[in-house]
Amino acid sequence: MTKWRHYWRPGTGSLVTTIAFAWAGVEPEVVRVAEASQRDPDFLALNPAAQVPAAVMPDGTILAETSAILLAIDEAHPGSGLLPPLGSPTRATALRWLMFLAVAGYPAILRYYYADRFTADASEAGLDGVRAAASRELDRILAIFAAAMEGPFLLGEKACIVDVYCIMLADWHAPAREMPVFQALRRAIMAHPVIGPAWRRHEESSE
Ligand SMILES: N[C@@H](CCC(=O)N[C@@H](CS)C(=O)NCC(=O)O)C(=O)O
Repeated sequence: MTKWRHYWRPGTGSLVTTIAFAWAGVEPEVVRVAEASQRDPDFLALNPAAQVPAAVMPDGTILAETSAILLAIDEAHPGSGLLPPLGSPTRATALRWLMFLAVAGYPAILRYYYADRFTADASEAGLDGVRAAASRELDRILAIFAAAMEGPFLLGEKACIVDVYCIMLADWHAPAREMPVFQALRRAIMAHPVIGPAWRRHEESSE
């Protein structure tokens, strides 16, 4: 059978998609995309937004957008535990917070790390202003998420892929890395028999 293909690069949103594949027991063909190659015509044909992660499904369907890839993996492998079962109230809650992180959290990270794209004032002061506002917004978004967590995971005793997404964003935002709530969630996630090893493999691949 044709395999999934996963376009990834360490230190990016492809951390959570890498973990999702491992969690679902899928071994995709992997294509490591150097940052400098993301604007090559071959990659742009796949994802015109020039961003990773991207994926090709076994039937040839091209995917981008981290949350869309996570949902497609979960739907192709129901019961893998990435998300609660289809139709359950806990799934609706998980989707609410997945989308919250995707539309409010990830974009604030991008404003912080690609500040020049979000201002016409490319002076250091202009860029610092964008970063300061993005950082404040990340504080706010992550605090809202933390307040929604049942603990130790978002949905209580059972981890879902949204927990991984959250810690990925928190790791990219220095003040959140120091917050006990996210340190506890990170510890709980890393103790998971599949997530912990997959996360460590991804980190090692950037060395
Ligand atoms: N909306 C996209 C954002 C993906 C994204 O921004 N990826 C970053 C790496 S974390 C990237 O490829 N950036 C390169 C660029 O934007 O030029 C998603 O949710 O997957």
